[in-house]
Amino acid sequence: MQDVFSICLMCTVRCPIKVMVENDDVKLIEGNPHAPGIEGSICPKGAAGVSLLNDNQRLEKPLLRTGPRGSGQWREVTWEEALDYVAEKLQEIKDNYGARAIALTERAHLNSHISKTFMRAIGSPNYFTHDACCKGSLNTAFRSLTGYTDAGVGVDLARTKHVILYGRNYFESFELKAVKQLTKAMEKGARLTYIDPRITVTATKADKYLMIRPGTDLALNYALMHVIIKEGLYDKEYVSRWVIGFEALKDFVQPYTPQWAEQETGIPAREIVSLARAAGTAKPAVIFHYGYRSAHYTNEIYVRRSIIMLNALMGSIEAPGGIFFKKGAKDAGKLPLRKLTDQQLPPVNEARCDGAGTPQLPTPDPANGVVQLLPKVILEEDPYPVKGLIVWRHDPLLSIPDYEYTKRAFNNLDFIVAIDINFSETAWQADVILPESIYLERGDSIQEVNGLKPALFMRKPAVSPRHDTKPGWEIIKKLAERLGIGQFFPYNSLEDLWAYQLEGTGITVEDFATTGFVTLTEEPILWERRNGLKFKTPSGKIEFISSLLEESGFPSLPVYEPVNPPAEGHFRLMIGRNIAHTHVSTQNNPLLNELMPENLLWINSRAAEKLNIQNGQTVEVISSRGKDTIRAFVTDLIHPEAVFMVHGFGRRVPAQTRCFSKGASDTLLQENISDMIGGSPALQHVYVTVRPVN
Ligand SMILES: Nc1nc2c(c(=O)[nH]1)N[C@H]1C(S)=C(S)[C@@H](COP(=O)(O)OP(=O)(O)OC[C@H]3O[C@@H](n4cnc5c(=O)[nH]c(N)nc54)[C@H](O)[C@@H]3O)O[C@H]1N2
Ligand SMILES: Nc1nc2c(c(=O)[nH]1)N[C@H]1C(S)=C(S)[C@@H](COP(=O)(O)OP(=O)(O)OC[C@H]3O[C@@H](n4cnc5c(=O)[nH]c(N)nc54)[C@H](O)[C@@H]3O)O[C@H]1N2
Ligand code: SF4
Ligand SMILES: [Mo]
Repeated sequence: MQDVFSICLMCTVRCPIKVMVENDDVKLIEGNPHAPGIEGSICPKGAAGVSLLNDNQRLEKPLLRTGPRGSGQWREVTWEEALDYVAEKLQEIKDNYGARAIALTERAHLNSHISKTFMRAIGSPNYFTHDACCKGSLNTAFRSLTGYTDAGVGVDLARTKHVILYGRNYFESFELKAVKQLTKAMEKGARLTYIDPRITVTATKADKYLMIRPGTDLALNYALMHVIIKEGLYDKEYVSRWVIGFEALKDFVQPYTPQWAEQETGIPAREIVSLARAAGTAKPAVIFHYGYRSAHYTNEIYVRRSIIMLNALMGSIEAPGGIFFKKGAKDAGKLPLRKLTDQQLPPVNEARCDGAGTPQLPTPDPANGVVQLLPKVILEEDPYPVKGLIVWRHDPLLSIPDYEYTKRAFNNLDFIVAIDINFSETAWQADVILPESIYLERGDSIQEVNGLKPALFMRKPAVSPRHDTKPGWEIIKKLAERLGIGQFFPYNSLEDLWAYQLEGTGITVEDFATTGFVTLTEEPILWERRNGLKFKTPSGKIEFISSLLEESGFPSLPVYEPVNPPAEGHFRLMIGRNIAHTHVSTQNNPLLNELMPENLLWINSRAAEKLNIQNGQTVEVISSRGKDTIRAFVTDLIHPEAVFMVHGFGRRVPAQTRCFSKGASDTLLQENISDMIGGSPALQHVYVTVRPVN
């Protein structure tokens, strides 16, 4: 038996793993026992990697579509034929409409520097990640306050005294290391406050659970600020040194009393006062958690800003036990890894088709784009035609709200190529499917893990590919060669790619051999709080009054707009994750499908009684965009204004027989409406009706 230290990819958290291999076969996967904070642990999805490896329904060969889109008629072809065809179609689009007519969407990954380079080299500005649909508004909120993206910030759960989670359902929407840190901190006496319209597993672990009316977190936060300022619970020294706009905030939150917020949120005024005081006592080792997914409502950027501002008031930004800026190789006095994007690449002068970073859409992050705007751009050919789509480790058809609309848009494309490991919904509509080897069969670019203790981790192939598949970095290079831009991909093997990244760092591949990673510092790096903080805003401070927002014509402190209760018989559709599945990736995994074969519709007991819906009964859920069927979970654990389902079910690809047509699809029911300042879709903007099916 041989141990291979690598990185999990059953979800995007990328936990360090130990893969136990015998005769080129994976026997067991555990957490990497050497990795700090992991100590050998793994989650159910991580353990199910073996089941993915042996899944007989994953992609095995390059496929060319032979029937109409979505008909499921494919011809198996060689890699040569597939890649020649893809290159020919992309060249055709470039010749007819210009390079900007080609867009690439991906779930940001370790090889993103390669896909970005590919897009730059072909001359298209239209590189998109999933980011907008996950946390784009959080990204913009952080940039507007600190100049950093959310990716540059972390939470010091290990040393905290009090964590306040706004629907950050850590124990189910899982992050292994964070959960272990949080659990340990709680064992040492840290408090957990959990705020959600739904009693989740995380709620059951909390010292205090507050059931909030859906969509009213901003009201709660304005009231918390009101109490914190009125009672002088904030860190005065920190605020006067580092915050711009405190006086404006003080005046602004004056009318937002706890009594007012009680009416809006349903949380008793005394609970709001008591939370503000508890946080004030724990400061600066307190975390108002800014969340992970922040694509709920149209005012999302302001909800996220208000949470980050609460941390600033507590002086917890860059305090032990608070939130911190992630440190990288440079902060540890080392050279960072080289990226392909560091090369001299041809400039791209065209504007992005979604308008991100232009006067039309000034605030969302152009580095990621606003992917949910792509369907409209395609259908309306506005501002210009987009005709070709490259999709890599992403399923935009399921991850952009309003399935039928996106599908209609994709049907208008001349060409779609999907690089995936499964028959995703997008792959099913594609012209060509290029099967990638799974993470256990391939290596990827070395990962820079920034944080208090920056480190480098390596994904190594544990076994040889089971089928005729290739790693994505090789696929892109081979396409680039066919398009005459091969010179920007100066590697011929995984070892070359690693050597390119490591050049000049003094670190070698051998340094990863015994543990799978290399730490760049022994001691955690925190900046000195009196004068050493390095905010990247124009003022060099935390901008409660934000230059990014104000210069774009948006308010920094918008007046609260009350959330109307749903119309009679309607419910807000809330969504989220579950411990057994990753977004839209694992529903057909043999093991995980057995663990959770379908999603259920959580509906409040009293609401269900009115509608004559019994627990376990099949119901129809209807929105303005579509309808789907699902079984009801009748419960007191959810706010009566909302129903809830786990994302990723109600699948429509017959070749995925295990998950085909099981449960309901949130994507099918959602409207494609966005927070146009933050950049996220408002996934929970949609209201539905529910009726029993006989
Ligand atoms: N309606 C709706 N939309 C959402 C959400 C929601 O809850 N509801 N959630 C949002 C959030 S938070 C996020 S992060 C995004 C996630 O959106 P996506 O990134 O689209 O979802 P994933 O399930 O992470 O993976 C997408 C695809 O990657 C493929 N894949 C997995 N591993 C590999 C690999 O090694 N190589 C390749 N080439 N492909 C691979 C999977 O088969 C799948 O088709 O969706 C967002 N959009
Ligand atoms: N098992 C598993 N773990 C994952 C993932 C996965 O796919 N599977 N994905 C990873 C990714 S990419 C992400 S983005 C994170 C997401 O991590 P979270 O943000 O923790 O995840 P969600 O499951 O989307 O949880 C949203 C919660 O918000 C609650 N909620 C809904 N409306 C409101 C509201 O108005 N106010 C408040 N306060 N709460 C509300 C919902 O009831 C739900 O419990 O999870 C990560 N971890
Ligand atoms: S949380 Fe689980 S599935 Fe995600 S990377 Fe870690 S072990 Fe893998
Ligand atoms: Mo996400």
